[in-house]
Amino acid sequence: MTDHDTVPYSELPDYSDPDRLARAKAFYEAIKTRRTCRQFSDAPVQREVIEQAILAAGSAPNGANHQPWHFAVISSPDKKKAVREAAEAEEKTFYETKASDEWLEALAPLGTDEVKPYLEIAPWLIVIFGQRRGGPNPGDDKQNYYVTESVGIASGFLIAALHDAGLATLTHTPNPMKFLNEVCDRPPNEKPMMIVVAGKPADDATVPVHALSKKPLEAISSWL
Ligand code: IYR
Repeated sequence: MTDHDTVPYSELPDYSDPDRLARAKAFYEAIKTRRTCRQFSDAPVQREVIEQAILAAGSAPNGANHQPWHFAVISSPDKKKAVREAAEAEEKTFYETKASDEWLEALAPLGTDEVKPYLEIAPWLIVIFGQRRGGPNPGDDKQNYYVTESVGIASGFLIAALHDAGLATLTHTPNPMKFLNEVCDRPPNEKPMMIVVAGKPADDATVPVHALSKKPLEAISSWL
């Protein structure tokens, strides 16, 4: 096999124009119901659903197909407690001293603070690490490329897959989050990039009204 062997492009369904538009609309209708959740139920969610969502995330486009990511999946109460305690300590400094007034003002409509009980309540915490080095095959030690972009896209796939399975998610980015290397037993050259909290929403979960407003097409696109 040469470096650039190819196979035919996978067959995509040849939808009629009306079907294609109907599908595009249906996808939008489905994805726009996603809401960041900050009150989770402790109801269990089967591991296989999380596995499938991670497989979906792992299919994301990425730099040189090095797939520069690792998903550390936490469900043990001890580990969840460790994440919550460290995250709350970081967040306390953030809210009390580090965050600018402008930042706090931007967060006010969300009603967030340093108290993060959901990190212990939700059944799954998926910690996503970006790998600065790696390569296309397990055990490789090569330079990776576009790690931030790749992990960002994969995280989007993960969240979309979990949403499609009827699960609520929260993208949580404690700052700094180096403590996650230790909790998850990952090497120092891996950078924790976010925690995706996944599970069922609590019966009394709410979302801030602020989060409902999305920019219209004219505001987020230009057509040249
Ligand atoms: N990481 C903090 C603060 C926070 C920052 C942004 I930007 C948000 O969109 C939400 C929260 C926290 O989790 O509370």
